Amino acid sequence: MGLLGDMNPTEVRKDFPFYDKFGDSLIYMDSACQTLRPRSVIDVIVEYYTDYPACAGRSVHRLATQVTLRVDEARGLIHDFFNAGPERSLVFTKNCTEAINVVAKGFPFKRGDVVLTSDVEHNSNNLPWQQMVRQRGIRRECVRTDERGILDLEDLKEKMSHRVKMVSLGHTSNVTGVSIPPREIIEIARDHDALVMLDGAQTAPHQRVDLCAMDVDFYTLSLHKMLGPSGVGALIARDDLLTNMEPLISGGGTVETAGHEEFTLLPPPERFEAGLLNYAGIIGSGEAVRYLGSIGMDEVEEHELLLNRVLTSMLMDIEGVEIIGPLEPELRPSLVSFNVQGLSSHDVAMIIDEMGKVLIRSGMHCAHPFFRKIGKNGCARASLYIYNTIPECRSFAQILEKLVGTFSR
Ligand code: ALA
Repeated sequence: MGLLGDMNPTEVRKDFPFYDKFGDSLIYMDSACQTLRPRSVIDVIVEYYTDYPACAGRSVHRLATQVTLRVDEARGLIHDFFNAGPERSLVFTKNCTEAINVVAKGFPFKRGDVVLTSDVEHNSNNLPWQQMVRQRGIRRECVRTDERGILDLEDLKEKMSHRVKMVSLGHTSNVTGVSIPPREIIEIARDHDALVMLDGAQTAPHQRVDLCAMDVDFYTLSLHKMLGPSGVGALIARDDLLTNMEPLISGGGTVETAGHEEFTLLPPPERFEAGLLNYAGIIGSGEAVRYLGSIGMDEVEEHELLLNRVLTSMLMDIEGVEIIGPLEPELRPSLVSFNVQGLSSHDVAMIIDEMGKVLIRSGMHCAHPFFRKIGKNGCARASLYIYNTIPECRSFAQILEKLVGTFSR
């Protein structure tokens, strides 16, 4: 069994109330959707509701002051966790999708500006751009990926021009698990004065992300995919860019002053955080990155790869199972997507739950264009995290083998 820093996964599981309740009876492998939460995250959420259930940045009484301090602390913890540096602000959103929409709809694009994405994007980095094509007359082009989902850098270079205003790419695909090389892409974009946004929803939970070293303009992520509470995301972006953007939602908490005819927005991040926020979620998110930091992201990455090597080699031995994306687990350490001959992915997910209480995701994974391109109707996906173990991977593969033997045609 692999070690997570000083911690053994068996020890890690003791921190997760999920395992107190279900023990080894459920195998949770849907962490790319949402992870389980450690007790310390749940505790600070309960603490918020019991000890200081007030709002931040408005009332000045003692409880509200406590919320303001805890929200600031959480913002600082997450900002530092990604080494965002003094030139970037962190805006809380409700998820990564909202963070991408804040940029797509708030950035001052002009008619004819080109935005480059790829053909393997999640719909959250697809639909907002299609809306901007309709509403603002921008142009959107897609960089090719190969059948394994690997981005064609030559195609990116060919598609770059002075009209490209922004390159917006998923840092890691939620279907294939493949990551793009951010530094190379940012250099190509910089050569053409284009900005870069990376959707880090499937990267930030799994590897060290250093935004200063990467020198990226906009980075988006979801905290519920990295041990945080449901419904918290973040946009981390350069202040000089944020300052020239319109907020997606306007209202209370975003202005310095407002009359009936005019208003003056506060600097980022406040100008993008209208209304009362999910304070319990934000404070819980701070605790989530503190917990991950205590384990270490290199250890997280190493652990997932160790598990995925076992899982992949066993899946490759099952006749009738086809892996979607690269065969090498090194290229997709956090997950394995697959299909079973003769069964729909939803059948696979339901049967594997019935037969072995293994919880995985199935379907189109909000990446319809990719499946259209490869001519498939979705896939099943097992995704891994710090609490998964090698025995679980073996059980999963054995149950899948039984499923294939019984139901595959
Ligand atoms: N995008 C999330 C997933 O891949 C919901 O499961």
